[in-house]
Amino acid sequence: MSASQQLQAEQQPQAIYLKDYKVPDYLIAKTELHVDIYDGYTLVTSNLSLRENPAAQAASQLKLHGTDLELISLAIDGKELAANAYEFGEESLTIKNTPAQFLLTCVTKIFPEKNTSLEGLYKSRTMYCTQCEAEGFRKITYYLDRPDVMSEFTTTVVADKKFPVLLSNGNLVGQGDLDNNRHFATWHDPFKKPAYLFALVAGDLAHIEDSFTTCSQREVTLKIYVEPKDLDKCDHAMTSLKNSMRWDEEVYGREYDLDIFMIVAVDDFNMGAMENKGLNIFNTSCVLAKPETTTDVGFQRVEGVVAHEYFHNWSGNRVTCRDWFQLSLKEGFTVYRDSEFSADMGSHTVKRVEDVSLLRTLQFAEDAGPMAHPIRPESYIEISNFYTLTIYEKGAEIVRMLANLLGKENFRKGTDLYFDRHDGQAVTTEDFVAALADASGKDLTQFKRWYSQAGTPRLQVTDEYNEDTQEYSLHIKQSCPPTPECQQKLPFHIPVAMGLLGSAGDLPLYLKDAEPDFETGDNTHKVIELTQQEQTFVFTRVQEKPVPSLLRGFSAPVKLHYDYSREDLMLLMSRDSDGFNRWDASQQLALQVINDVITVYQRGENINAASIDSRLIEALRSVLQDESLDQAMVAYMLTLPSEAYISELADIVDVEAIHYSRALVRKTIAHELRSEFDRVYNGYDHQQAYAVTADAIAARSLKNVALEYLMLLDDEDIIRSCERQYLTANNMTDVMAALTQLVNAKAELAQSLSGNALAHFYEKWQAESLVVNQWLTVQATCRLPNTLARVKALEVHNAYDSKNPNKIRALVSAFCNNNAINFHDAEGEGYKFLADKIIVLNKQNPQIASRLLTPLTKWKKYAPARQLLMKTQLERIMAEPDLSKDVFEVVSKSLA
Ligand code: B3K
Ligand code: ZN
Repeated sequence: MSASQQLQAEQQPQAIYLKDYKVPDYLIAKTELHVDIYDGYTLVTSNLSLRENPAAQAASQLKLHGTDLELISLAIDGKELAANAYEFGEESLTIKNTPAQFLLTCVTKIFPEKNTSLEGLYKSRTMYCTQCEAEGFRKITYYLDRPDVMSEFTTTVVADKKFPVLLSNGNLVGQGDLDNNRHFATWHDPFKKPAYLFALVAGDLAHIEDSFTTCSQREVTLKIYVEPKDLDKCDHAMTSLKNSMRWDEEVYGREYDLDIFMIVAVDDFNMGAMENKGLNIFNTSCVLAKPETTTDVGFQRVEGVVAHEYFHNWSGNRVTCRDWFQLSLKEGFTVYRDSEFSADMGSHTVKRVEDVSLLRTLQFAEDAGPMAHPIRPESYIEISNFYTLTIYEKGAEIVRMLANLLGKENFRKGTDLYFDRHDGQAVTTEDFVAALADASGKDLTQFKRWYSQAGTPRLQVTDEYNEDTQEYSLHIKQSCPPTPECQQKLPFHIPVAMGLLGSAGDLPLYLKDAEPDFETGDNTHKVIELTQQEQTFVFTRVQEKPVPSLLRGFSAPVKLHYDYSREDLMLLMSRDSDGFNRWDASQQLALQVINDVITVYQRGENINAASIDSRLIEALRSVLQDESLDQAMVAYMLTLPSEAYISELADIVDVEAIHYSRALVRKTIAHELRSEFDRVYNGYDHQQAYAVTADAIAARSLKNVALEYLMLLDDEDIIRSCERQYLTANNMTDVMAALTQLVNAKAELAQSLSGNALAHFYEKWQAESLVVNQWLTVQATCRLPNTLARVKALEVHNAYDSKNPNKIRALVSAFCNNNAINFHDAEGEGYKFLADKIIVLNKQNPQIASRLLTPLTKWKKYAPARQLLMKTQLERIMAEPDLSKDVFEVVSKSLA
């Protein structure tokens, strides 16, 4: 290495390792904050009661975290410190010769109006708000900004009266007027918490109010604060909140603990929402909902996110993380909790299909890419990069497996023990698993490998049937591909839920050398536990050669390979007693058929309807005729595997082959099942009042899937019906479904109508930011040519705001992630466009910049020409001066 290279390497951001964890030198018993907000700047005075941590070695100096702070003054026990008593480091302040116990008073000046990172204290439209997780508190004042330092906070917020609402965590303990048209509010949070759960809001906000009586008969005030214009869109969030509170009492025995629970909606927010103690801050997109402006998916998202943040009050706040390597302790568990809640509010099978679709496309892709990491990572450069699908969604799958392995009763005993044992503590995933093991007596030693080994395990299953002995054997071999930090994996403990299907349905299961299991009532369902690299399970008294139904309910986050014939899949689709596997069989069958077409396409031959196996059509026809099926499941079974899922499964992604083959299969289905789709579409009562019940959502989704297929037929009558739906629908789900079809239809008539509809839509909804976002997305995801030019034009439209994360997600991210055929433009224009955005955002908002990088990180999955184009853009970003840690980490790992 040359000297200059060495210097460069030293200046590069450094990784932080789990193995280096040390307990903090000091603890902060109490934190008193005084936050004085002025136009253009804010003064923060903190009083910290510090004492040496008895569990640490005597330190005699105190190193505090701090980023972008202007230090005004620093005093110990009221005595101002001389400048040589402390030292600034990079993002830190070290005070020398500190006593064992003292009061530190620190005044800092910060500039929320200039804070475009949306981390720390910042201004969103008319209000001031905070986002501190993971390490944003250090942008407010010098502090021990780590989750294992838990403190009792008292916060006084002071501002001009043009900000009438002043909020912070806990209970309101004082308020009053001050000189110069200013006022204050003081909040006290009796629960010790880490700084990442701190929050503050000041603004001119309206609110709705309700109350909840807890299981021990305490009254809790519930308030949702929004900008006055949004007051009509809070009811669904309030209902969801009350349902969540009840559910957590009933299912986990968890009661809410403060007198008040508040939600504030802000429009500029890097993610969905934040679980600050007693004062959740939400992205408007995850709180506001009403039928005229919000789709069914939007309603469900509000319900899910409200529940998720509320559930964090126990899984995250009362029991928190020791360090950020433990992030999945709270996130995986809480996603599992919110997913079960949503399932209980709607349908378990439908929710499972939705969760698994997300996991199998995006999380599996992450686990196979350069950013792959175990759910408890060993190292990171920037923790913000680890709020991933792996930590959240795979983390939830690991908890789900634990819940299923233990069974309902033992799992509840385990979570009770976990909450009891660790209330008020900052703990590790080891502690979580230990509580479950202790309460249930189950040995989870091998299971813990799921926490430390990355990558998606693969199960290769073969079988044989012996007619003479009536024995059926399943051989299962597990393996796991190497990931950046681990080449060799030890076998996982994998629960495989299964059944065997005979010609007349489920067969009884007699596993050799094991007691029959009558838990499911009829002994037709079993969970076999894999613990070795290779295992064989023999079933006796099997009277005919069965078709195995494996991994029912997606019992483990793995890729299962079994050589199903198309007849097998058709049997599973129509007969499996497991609804999830019926859906999965439909996807496997469709995949096989799409892959046939892809093969023809790649041979350079013409693809046409003749390349399509009619068995898929017949299977889907039966699905459409099956009255016993939930309509939501019919809709999902009719929906072909997404391009993203097909790409994830491919070794090399052939963008065009996937796109055109899938499109051809869709069009053929539309032609062949036209009368069935007509029947569904025309049989739907378009005049009915809107409801957000599971049944109503299901009926709408099936009807709109029918419309989607019918619109592939380029039929004038259908195009007119679609326009009618757009113009007359009484809810946004149906409006957007129709608009999406008009925008994507090739027919000249549809194109001209879509032009009118888009203009009309904007005219009507321009004042509703969240609706405008949907308008941006429908255009950004248009699969027709020239979409990039349209996206670029929209960037300079009034509808767009390049600083608002929701707008960036609606336009740029939607184009790059959900429009493969246009983003992967053969000349690389899409890649260049994305890199341009990332370079700007790197300075403005590093978290958003880093998140946007995802599609480029997948470059190794493409053919050489595209690889080169993608890599060139990554290198271009890498060469930028002043790369944020966020962007540096993702780009450097992608290029490594
Ligand atoms: N805990 C927050 C996520 C914070 C992300 C910080 N970059 C939201 C949630 O998972 O509930
Ligand atoms: Zn969370």
